Amino acid sequence: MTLNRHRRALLAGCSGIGVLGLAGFSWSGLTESGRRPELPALVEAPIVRCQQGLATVQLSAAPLQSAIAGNILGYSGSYPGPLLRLREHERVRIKFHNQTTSASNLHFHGLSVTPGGTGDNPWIVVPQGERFHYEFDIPAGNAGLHWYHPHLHGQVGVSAHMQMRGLVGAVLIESTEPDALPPSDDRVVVLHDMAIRDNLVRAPSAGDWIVGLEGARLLVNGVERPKITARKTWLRLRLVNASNARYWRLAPSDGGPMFLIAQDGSLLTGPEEASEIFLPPGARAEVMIPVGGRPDFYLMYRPYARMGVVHTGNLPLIQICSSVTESRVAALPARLSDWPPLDPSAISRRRDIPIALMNICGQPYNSARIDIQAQAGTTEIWTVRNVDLMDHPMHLHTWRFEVISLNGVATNRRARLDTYNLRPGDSAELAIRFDVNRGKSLFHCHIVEHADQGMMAVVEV
Ligand SMILES: [Cu+2]
Repeated sequence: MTLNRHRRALLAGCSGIGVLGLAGFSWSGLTESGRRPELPALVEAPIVRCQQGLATVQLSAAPLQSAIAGNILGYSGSYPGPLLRLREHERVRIKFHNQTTSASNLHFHGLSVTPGGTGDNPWIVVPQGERFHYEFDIPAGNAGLHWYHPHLHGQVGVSAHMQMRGLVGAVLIESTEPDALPPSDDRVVVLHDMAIRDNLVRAPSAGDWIVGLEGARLLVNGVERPKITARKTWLRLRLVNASNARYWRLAPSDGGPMFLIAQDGSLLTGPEEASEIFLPPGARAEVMIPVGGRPDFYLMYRPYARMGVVHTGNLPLIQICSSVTESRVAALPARLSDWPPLDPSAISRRRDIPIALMNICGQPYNSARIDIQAQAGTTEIWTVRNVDLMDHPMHLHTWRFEVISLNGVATNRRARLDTYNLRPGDSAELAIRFDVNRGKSLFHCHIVEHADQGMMAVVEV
């Protein structure tokens, strides 16, 4: 890099900083020569690919040596855990070995697979030192970005602490039919934060049990402020929010374009130009960013105020550079996916679901109680009302929903989601088709400290 290019890059960064009003951030990364030190390259988790027919994956949860803190956990020797790259219509066998010092298990967040038996069954408990083989089919309709983490009930704090210590990883399900998107430099990015004290990821304090624990260390695939050097004119970022409680708002520092193409585990019906990506805990988003010939810029982290608390100011999160000088990019297709619109005559039931701290419909979690019993093959509308004073990002296992209205106003937007944030006072209508998968599953808040304390409801189809 020439010094001029450094200056231009820095100016680009500075102009972005000005635009965004960088409260609380000071750039101290310059050396005496005025040069910016090289940022670490974005590290990608090891990829586990499936073979034809049956994918067998060894996944061990165990302590990991790391410079981040003295009590980091990893999956199969990696934090974040390996990217599980699987395909629709295949069967997967995950040989899980719990080598941590407490009970653990796995939840495959976003996968629409059987919730019972050896499937995405969060009632499975794998004691310390023991093994469990998860095995399930991945039906059509699962292509997209998902993730995995522990989902242990009845032992308050165990899941929350294990997740923050590093037990997070991404799952990418490939479609048997290629999507219509132009070639891109394609990266899977796990966003995660850690609260560290005395070189240890700390457990939640009394206040954290209410607000949710956010950590000051913002980690992008386990690294702080990495750099991506894109080798195509388009950069495709597949982003997972694997934080316990942190909300991530991301925006390019140069104010330049990016296009949202997928939310949670599904492509949108068409690309949407976006100035910002909003990721509540548990959510995913995919964006296409034209980078060919574009001066270096940052994907900035922007704070999100919850209960009036802002834990982190604006920060440069990922530096994005391009090795391609060609700035003309292939157009994005107007249509990305299609699925039948909601048929009002198919709605068999409406439910009112008030949510508040540590309870859903007025009751804390009880594994012996079925809170919502739905019929297979039906469509329901749930009016989820946040009657609390804080945000709650609600997550439905096993099935997906579309948000058809928010606070009485039709959304007129089609997206299949599994995680949706409700601000205090929000009332959202969720349309859910129980067209696949039968069994017992969960609807819960994805601030992990809230779920751990019982902000979960049992759904059975
Ligand atoms: Cu919550």
